[in-house]
Amino acid sequence: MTDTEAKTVGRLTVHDDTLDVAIVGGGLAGLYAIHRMRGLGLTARVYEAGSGVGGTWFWNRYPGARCDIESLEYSYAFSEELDQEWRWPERYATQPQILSYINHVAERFDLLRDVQLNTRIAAAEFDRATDRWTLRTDKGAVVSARFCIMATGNLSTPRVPDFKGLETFKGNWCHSGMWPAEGVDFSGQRVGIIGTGSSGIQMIPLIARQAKHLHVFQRTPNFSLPAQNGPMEPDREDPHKARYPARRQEARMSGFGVSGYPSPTQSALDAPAEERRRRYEELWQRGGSIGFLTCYNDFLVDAKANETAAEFVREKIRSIVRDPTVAEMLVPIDHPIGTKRLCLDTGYYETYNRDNVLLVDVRSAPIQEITERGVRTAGREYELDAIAFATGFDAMTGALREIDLRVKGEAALADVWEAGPRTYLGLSVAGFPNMFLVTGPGSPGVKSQMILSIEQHVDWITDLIAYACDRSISRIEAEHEAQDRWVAHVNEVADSTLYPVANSWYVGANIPGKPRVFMPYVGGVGVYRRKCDEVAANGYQGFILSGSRSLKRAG
Ligand code: N01
Repeated sequence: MTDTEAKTVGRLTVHDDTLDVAIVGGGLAGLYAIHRMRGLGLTARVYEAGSGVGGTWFWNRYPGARCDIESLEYSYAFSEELDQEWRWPERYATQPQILSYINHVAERFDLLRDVQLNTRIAAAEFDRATDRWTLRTDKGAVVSARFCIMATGNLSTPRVPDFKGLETFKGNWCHSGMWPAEGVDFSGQRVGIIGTGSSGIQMIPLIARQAKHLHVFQRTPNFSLPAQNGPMEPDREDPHKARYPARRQEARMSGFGVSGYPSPTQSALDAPAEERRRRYEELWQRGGSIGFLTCYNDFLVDAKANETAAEFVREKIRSIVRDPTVAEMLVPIDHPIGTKRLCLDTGYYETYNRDNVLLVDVRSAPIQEITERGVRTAGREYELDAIAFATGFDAMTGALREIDLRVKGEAALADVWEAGPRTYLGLSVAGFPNMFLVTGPGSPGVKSQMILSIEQHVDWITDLIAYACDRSISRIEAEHEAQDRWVAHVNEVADSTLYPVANSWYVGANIPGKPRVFMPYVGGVGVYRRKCDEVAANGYQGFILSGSRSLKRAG
């Protein structure tokens, strides 16, 4: 039972909660965490800043928002019944379809009664005298919990660049990651979109069709592959569902957390040029990004091998875009293909053949300011009625650094991570006891099918909390040495690949001043899972388990 006491702060009635587990964030991770904590017989509550659950899929409501992993893979795997009953209407689900799925899961498993919406956690402090966290909400409420699960997401801190003059702009503006719930009607408008990452590439074709005129402000061209989306056909769905448990298991032990893509054994450089071309063409026609990423074993580790695929995609861009000057502007040349998140699109490059679309290179002539009339670059002023920022996020660390997270009397996490995040397994931070991260930096989270990683992390955390409860352990803390070894391993694996070469959000390159550290673990989800299981099997090697203020599990 949650011990809840109401009090009045100013004109607001707030509640002080005493819980076993406080969960920060009501997206896919936070919801699954409630389900598992309840299963242990513990009291748990999610604190969610939004007015609804869904996290990423609640906020990213821009036109064209859609998952780039196939729907049959991008879903929870914990319930075979749910897997079998849920019908995905398209090969790649749209944002509204995914949000409706998340709400269905929340209702079906009765999760909402333990979700407190419209509540942002502003601070959290651990007291070594009591082995408890005290969390403070933006409404002034106080929550006491033995454990804290940070399900705060990796792409949940939208970032509008610090453009001079934005406040003077007379038109409307919005960011992909905090899109107005009621939508935006661009009909008859002169629209500017800044940013050509996954979000920009998804919204550009749709907004181009609605707007009177669209200016795309591109700093860096990105590789994008066709999704080849379409309605979910029975010949895709039926065989998949017939083997769902086996496919889920295959995904768990794979590289990217998606089934159907066995680890490649051949080098791109060993394949004859004609055969390689045929392979890339087949993958292009099939649609999706994982096929490319797993087609040859040196795709992401050897620059020459990578270049064979990069050049194939560049030729495709040149063949689609009619104006050769525009085509060359769209051709990515500054990073190996796949080292930034590979985008998936529907009609992206074709959009530049429209008369009402103009591509503006803001690398050679950077945006100097936003004026009351539009965007001014080094060369000219573009008059606009609306601006859509698809400029990304303070990824992976932004949401955690925004919370004043600390052990009483010690440095805040934001300061501890000043030179970049350091974690043990991406699940725990040395010096921050009883706090767990879901898909944190140092884990394969963002380089995987996120829901699969979320389930693996939450399951692992659940087992650890159960282990502690059963042994009257009240404090779980990663050892600094174990963390150092893990960080070194994460770096060593990253440095053996081409990933760190790219100026991606994986290295924080999109945030001026952010330390350049490659944050995800790219050893693959199967390898990582084995490592986590080994740590557990060895009595949670690398963790100091102490204290004796036991938690009683009900049931
Ligand atoms: O953000 P991004 P995103 N002036 O950081 C540009 C996931 N996601 O929201 O490359 C001008 O990738 C910036 O330029 P540059 C997915 O994991 C998934 O698109 O830094 N331009 C870049 O073009 C994805 O990777 C899905 O030179 C500026 C863009 O803004 C991640 O979210 C859909 C600028 C930002 O691209 C983030 O994607 C959407 C400036 N000052 C998102 N500052 C799917 O599942 C930044 N830019 C399909």
